[in-house]
Amino acid sequence: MVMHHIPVCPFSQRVEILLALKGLGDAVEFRVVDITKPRGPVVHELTKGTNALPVVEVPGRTPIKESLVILEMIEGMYPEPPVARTDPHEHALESLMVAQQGEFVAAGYSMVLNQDPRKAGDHRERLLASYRAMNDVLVGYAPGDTFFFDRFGWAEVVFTPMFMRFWFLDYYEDFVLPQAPDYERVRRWREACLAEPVAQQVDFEQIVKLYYDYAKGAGNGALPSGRQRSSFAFEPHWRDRPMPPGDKYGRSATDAELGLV
Ligand SMILES: N[C@@H](CCC(=O)N[C@@H](CS)C(=O)NCC(=O)O)C(=O)O
Repeated sequence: MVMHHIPVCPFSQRVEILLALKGLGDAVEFRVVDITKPRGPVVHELTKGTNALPVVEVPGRTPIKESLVILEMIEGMYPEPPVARTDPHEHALESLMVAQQGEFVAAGYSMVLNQDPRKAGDHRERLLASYRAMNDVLVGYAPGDTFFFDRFGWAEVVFTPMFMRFWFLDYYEDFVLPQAPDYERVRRWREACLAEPVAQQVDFEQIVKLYYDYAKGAGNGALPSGRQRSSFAFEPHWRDRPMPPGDKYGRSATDAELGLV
């Protein structure tokens, strides 16, 4: 199989983590797509025009998109070792957690993209409400004490890449989970997810640097006004660039200040 992906995309990282947990690094060939360039006819055709990645080419069969659907397909194709629970009721429990991911993703991304400081509080509230809902599912349904079950599994594969992307909220929005009982269980879960050795495909500095343009309201490789180079550019390498200014509501940094030229 061939997976077309954007290297820092959290939806692609879900698939990378699942493959790593199964020791299947070689089962899928990864083809890198540059998000700063037009997607091109191949991706357009494979995704039937939606263009969002990842998409997986399955030899002789229809390509499959949507990260959660790709995860299910790989779990079914390579059942050993299982990452999803094999007991249907247990899988239903972890699926209750997965059902929270859409609102969580939407809340975090709309918060980083927001450019109106007067709306920052509403975005924060929306994200906190999502964390509380996740906390409730963990308290009400998770048999595990730290992970959902006794180990890093299905729900963790789905959420860990998002916890890592939301480092951009720590940096650009000074977001911290409140020290309150409503967040205690989800905080413990999040910390264990972030520490999982198999899930270390990205790091804090990389996310903060690459997602500067999101913090300035420009998503998916789009350019903020006045800029020539995307913060997602492959060159210069992110390690060689300075940390961007953390005040996203203030003046925009130039290409030069971001180390992009
Ligand atoms: N619901 C999709 C979301 C995928 C998605 O939004 N991918 C982003 C990259 S992180 C993308 O391809 N953006 C480029 C575009 O939509 O043109 C999934 O779970 O796979």
